[in-house]
Amino acid sequence: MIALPPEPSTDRRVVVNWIRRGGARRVDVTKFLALLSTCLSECLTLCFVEIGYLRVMARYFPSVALILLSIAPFGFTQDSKAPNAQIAKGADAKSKQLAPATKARVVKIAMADGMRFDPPRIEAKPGESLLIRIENLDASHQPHNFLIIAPGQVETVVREGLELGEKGALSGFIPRHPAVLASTRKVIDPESFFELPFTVPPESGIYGYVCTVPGHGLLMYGALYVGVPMPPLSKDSNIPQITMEKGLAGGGRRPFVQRMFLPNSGPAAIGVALPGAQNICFDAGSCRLRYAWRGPFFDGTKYWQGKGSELGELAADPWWVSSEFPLKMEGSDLTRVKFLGYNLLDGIPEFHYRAGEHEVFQSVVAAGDGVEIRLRIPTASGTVAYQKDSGPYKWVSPQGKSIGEQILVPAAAAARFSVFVQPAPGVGN
Ligand SMILES: [Cu+2]
Repeated sequence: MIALPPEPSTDRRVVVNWIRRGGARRVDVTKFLALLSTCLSECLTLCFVEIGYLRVMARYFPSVALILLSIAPFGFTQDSKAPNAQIAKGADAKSKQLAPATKARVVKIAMADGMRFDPPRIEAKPGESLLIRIENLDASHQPHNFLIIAPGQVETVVREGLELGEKGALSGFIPRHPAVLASTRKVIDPESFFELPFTVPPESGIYGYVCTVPGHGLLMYGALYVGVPMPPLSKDSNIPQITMEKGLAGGGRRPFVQRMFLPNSGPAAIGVALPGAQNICFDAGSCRLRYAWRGPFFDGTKYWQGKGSELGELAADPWWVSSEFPLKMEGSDLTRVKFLGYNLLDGIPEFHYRAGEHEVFQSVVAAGDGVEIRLRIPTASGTVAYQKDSGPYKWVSPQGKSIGEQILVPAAAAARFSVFVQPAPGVGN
């Protein structure tokens, strides 16, 4: 805590010099109001007792005006945030003095667990005034810093930060580099925040933000979109993949099941993120798999933001698309289907439905480049035919025989069998 200056009423020059040195900016507004009232009362007393009113005003007005001007830019605007400032132990009071006089848009960014910024990207207009409130909520209690970087320069700045070596600790691991447009100027301790005023440059582009604490920069960065449209989160290559996945349904967890409207499916679609980076869409309306895609899951942001009719956005195009209900059985009609629910087996859903007179249990697991479709038809009474989708796929069934466009599974083996589908060799990656 900075001490108050010497008794201000004894000599107005002390007060004025102290304010000029910036001392006034480091104490709270209550103390300032006390100081101000002392000065004003001194003025008034002199005014009536000592000399004539006009003479005193001529002599003291410049000092009073200077005091008022010193307080105006920070005191009254920041005072409303005083309770927060007390909660946050490490908030840098000095940052507040730089808050733009114009009304800045407040943007909140958290330093979150797993070395990431949340949100991983923000949008701003060219020339816009922002007040970026950066809060360290990392449950692993690590300090982080925050730098805003000119387009395309994040890696350079991260490298410069590493080259600071041991000296880096003195400057919060923040290198001096022309591409650093703004920074916290120090690390932000756990459970603390920092308010960074930032005027967005007039040039449109994708600016970066990054933490340059050694070892953090390769993972802990985000993108500031200025006058440039944001791509869907799941397809944004300007943010780390792990951070992007955190923003997707399931937050990167696998296995994970999510009911959602998905493209090219009926309204009863269920997305499943499988262990091993495969994802499937099961359509509970028609009781069949619709497609599979590799990599991150899907972005349900638009759906969750209240536009309930929006579709989830797949993070990648499907490598396999199924065109019809695939099961037929000798002597039975399986075309009428009814979804009965699903059970989770180690987190992976086993869908349960009725097809004609038979109950079918179906789950999918990742297998090599493709997936294994596991089927159980306990009451199978005739040869089961699984219709292969035409396309660049490779089909195999250990229990069945591939004949033409079908895999034939004898009734005795249909109580439990698997069909593997993979991209044909040379297709996909
Ligand atoms: Cu960090």
